[in-house]
Amino acid sequence: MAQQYNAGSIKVLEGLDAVRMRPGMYIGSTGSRGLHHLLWEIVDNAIDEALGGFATEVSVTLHKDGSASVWDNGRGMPVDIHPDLGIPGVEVIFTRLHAGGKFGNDNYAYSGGLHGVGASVVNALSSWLTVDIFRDWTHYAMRFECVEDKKEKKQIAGHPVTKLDKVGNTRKRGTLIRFLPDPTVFEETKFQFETVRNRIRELAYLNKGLKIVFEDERQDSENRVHEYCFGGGISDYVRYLNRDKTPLNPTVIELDGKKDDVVCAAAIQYTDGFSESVFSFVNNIPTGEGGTHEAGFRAAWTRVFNEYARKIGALREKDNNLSGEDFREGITAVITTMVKNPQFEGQTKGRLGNTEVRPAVENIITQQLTLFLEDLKNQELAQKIVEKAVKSAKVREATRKARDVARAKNELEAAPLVGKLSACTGRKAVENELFIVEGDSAGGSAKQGRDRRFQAILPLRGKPLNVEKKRLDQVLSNEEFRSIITALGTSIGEDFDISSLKYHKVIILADADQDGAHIRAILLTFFYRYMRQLVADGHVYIGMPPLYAVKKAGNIQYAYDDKELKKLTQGLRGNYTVQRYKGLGEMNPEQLWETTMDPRNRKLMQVTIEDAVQADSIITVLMGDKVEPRREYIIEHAEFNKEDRFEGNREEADK
Ligand code: TSJ
Repeated sequence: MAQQYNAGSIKVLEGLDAVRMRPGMYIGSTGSRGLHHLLWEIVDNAIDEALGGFATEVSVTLHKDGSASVWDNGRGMPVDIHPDLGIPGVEVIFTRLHAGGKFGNDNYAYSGGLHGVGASVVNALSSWLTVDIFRDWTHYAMRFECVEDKKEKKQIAGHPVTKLDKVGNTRKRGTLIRFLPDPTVFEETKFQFETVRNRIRELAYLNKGLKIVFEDERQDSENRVHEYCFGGGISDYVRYLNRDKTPLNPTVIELDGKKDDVVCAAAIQYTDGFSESVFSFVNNIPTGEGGTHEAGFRAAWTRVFNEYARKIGALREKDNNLSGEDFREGITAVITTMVKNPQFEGQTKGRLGNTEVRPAVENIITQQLTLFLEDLKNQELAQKIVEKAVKSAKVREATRKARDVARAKNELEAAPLVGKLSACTGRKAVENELFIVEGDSAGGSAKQGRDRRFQAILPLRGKPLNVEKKRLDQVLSNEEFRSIITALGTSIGEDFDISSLKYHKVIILADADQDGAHIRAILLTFFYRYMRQLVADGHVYIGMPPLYAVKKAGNIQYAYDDKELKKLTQGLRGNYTVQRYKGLGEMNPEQLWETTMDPRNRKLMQVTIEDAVQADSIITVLMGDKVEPRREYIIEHAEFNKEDRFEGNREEADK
């Protein structure tokens, strides 16, 4: 029978108060991201059990009541009594912050480390949480709730409201956790289908052969269950990433090995395109900003291929080595590394810092790639890669010359090139903002409406060049892109230098329609490919003009989405009119300033590397050779996920 714990046990729980007091410290935010963080925390534990070789299957279910559950068929969490605390192991895990010892990292060789905040944090931020353990032929169950302490008049989070009960006998093995995020903690409590599915699919690719079943009980029956299991692991992932591109060769190169404590696997396939897509992970966590593991991979790749190029005579003794970029033109690669005590650095914690990892990965890849290139059956592919790199080097050289000419020309006639730019008067880059505005007419309004002390305007005429399938020299010769590059002052590609950035906020202002979405995607792809650090460091924003103006007796109020409109009009009595803005051009300079540019009222969404990756993929589909995926793609993906990332939430990042 369920039994209420006595007051004496409450003391054990005090640690969870700290989490309630400052949730952001533990899960980053209390918006949509933080909410999903809870789920990933629990999922990571189940995946760890599979990584340890104890479980073969994991499931994640989103329930109609807003709760989520995660299950694995592993050993079942420990149920024995903790020697010092005198309570069951599970209870320690869910009620003690950073519960060490039995549940410390020594149980698993490799563990997230970034998430690693522990199941107790999830418990602390949930209205309730249940644990079902199937172990030793016994089904155990325990329940925690956020309860009211009447005497102290405060909430006690994560309080055990049952003992670890023996429910009955079972032949199953495993652990099942279900929890309801506390709506008094989170501004957003709805798990996003796409977000959850994408990450689960990614985890299935990263953990070869692991079966993960994702069930969203809120969806219609045909869309409810998604099962992922990839026998080819990251090689399947690369094939998936290249699904709309044309591979140079059907082979996906697979390299893997272990050196010291570092385990590394890489899958690589070349396409006929020119861009470089390297996706890396450390302990299953994406490292969008790269790091020492990527550096090791690149160093090995360049060195081994240069040696090979010499061996087959594509490079002569007198020739210089080809550059790393040349060997990565058109590459799609997924690199996953398992590291003990990973250190994540950078503004978004997306870069691996451990110095010991670089030589280890370099060693593994060098050895494995050398073996691959010695194999007779791989000669044809290897030759194609070298030929592609040689071609790339030639173009690069031609580009360099063209660029030198362009630079010299630029210095002479810098004015005409940035002629369209309406610069600001202030000289502090940190405070300055560049608005890249769709269309000359909106550009004109922005120019008149802005605060010229810190806001500069660059209008774009029509659509900028498609970045897909364009070499650097073609991108450079496009006037729209050149004026952006010149205005920002950073140069691009290898020459990119963030310290020369003239505007610390770069704000894309386009209409809220299909064309606007297209222009946003092209610009993000451009930034992602040629100025990645600009995105990674959080300098790129999307301006969000209002969708509606509500007028009443000469008074105007604005709504940025349907939800806001409803809220606004509900509060109004008497006659009012609603105007739906179709484009920026419909606003006069004062309105544009007031709604979209004035830092006191406007909404800006900060662009993340993930957005840019998504934009890149949209552009690939839009501009690629393959026609059929296009239509659906535009319809499904042309809108960005807007939650959780408004300017105010991230101002810290600027300082
Ligand atoms: F922690 C948790 F609640 F987040 C969680 C843990 C959530 C889920 C869905 C699964 C798990 C979990 C933990 N699955 N499997 C385990 N395994 C252990 O905790 C375990 C089992 C046996 C032994 C042993 O030494 O016998 C050791 C451990 C760490």
